Amino acid sequence: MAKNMDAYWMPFTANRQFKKAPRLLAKSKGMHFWTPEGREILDGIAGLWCVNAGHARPKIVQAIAEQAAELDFAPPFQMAHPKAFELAEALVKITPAGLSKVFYTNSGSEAVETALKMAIAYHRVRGDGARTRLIGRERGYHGVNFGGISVGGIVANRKMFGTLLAGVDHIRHTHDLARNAYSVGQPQHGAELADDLERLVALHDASTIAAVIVEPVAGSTGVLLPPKGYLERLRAICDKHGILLIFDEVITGFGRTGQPFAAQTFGVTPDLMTVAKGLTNGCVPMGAVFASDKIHDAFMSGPEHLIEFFHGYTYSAHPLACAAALGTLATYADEGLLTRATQMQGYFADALHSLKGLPNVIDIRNIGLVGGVELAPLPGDPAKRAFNVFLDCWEQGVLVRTTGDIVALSPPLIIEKPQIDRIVDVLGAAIKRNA
Ligand code: PXG
Repeated sequence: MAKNMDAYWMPFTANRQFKKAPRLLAKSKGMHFWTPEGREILDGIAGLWCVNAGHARPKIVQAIAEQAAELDFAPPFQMAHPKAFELAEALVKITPAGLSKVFYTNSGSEAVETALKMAIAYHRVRGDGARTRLIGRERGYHGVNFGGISVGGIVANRKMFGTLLAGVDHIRHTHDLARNAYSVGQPQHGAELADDLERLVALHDASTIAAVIVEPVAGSTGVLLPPKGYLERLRAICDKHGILLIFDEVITGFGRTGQPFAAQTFGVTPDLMTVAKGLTNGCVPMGAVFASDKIHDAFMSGPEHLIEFFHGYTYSAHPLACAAALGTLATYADEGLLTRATQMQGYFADALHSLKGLPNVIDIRNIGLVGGVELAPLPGDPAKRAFNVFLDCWEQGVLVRTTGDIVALSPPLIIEKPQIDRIVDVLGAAIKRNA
């Protein structure tokens, strides 16, 4: 281990606190990490919502190793390599019907920027260039680039960075403890919150609005589920006004909610869908945007020798990422992982909801293999109680994630019942100790 930790400026981390008491990971396999000292850590969050098939899966490891030796890089502009096409074809077999075109990026943040640009450009290539406004949602997380933080709704991620994008507005979030606390699966109340989009249409006029972007289940702000009927209503309002609907499925994609994508779990199909994380099982950075034929085809109208969409990255369709994604899809298919959360969610829900009644627990929510436990904040010290719970779990050998005073769980989809029990036991004990 490096003796001096000064040079690495860590992302989304309390750097000074961390460097006083570092939490290091040196090895991983299956459901576990190991620290450099050899302490075993049960992974309750799939790395960072991404290692959906578990760690160090042989088909993925082998695919990456072979690809690095065979073709390490291929320029993605005006050139390509076979696996980029093979992967796109495999991906559109599992996406919701109608989302049949894939644009590659290298992260969820880049996928979001790509989708927002695609939406604005789509209207323009159709001669509807006044539609430039982007609508996000309070408590939304869409990565950290300027478009994403502009449509995003997390104040800490926005307030330091000036005026952000112009022409952005937000609909209300759907989190409602008063009416929906301890819902198992989708909450009953709040479909009408989708009508907030009508308020913004009345304010700005639909003719200025390009797209609405939401996470089907908001992950980063604490596992906020869509109320029953909410997404359907949002879809209907978008259709009524010619507004594109973008689902950000960076967390919900690849089996997290019980179907390959949350769009399928909830039966609502967006016009554009962003993914990352589980696309490569977290092994090589990669994101993607899925677009409908309607959107893709609108770009394919000018002279054939001209570039249709002035956008892309040096590492779009990187061979190592494509190989990792193909190995990942093969692993998901071999083990039925993209629907395994459907089988496990009953057990997971029962285990998680057994924490009801523990000190300071004010809500528990779940869908598929994702769960959130909301704690009452320490008076005058928001986020501290949950962070203490996180540290306690780490000491007990279980990795959980916190956001504000919410503990989030999103284990690898290979998890077995005894491991669910262990995560919930350790979490419950930590909640009691930090009462
Ligand atoms: N959209 C959504 C919905 C996300 O959850 C991103 C975009 C950005 O992806 P990249 O690959 O650029 O990080 C995300 C990322 C957490 C946590 O624990 C969540 C994310 C990232 C880091 C931590 O809440 N989601």
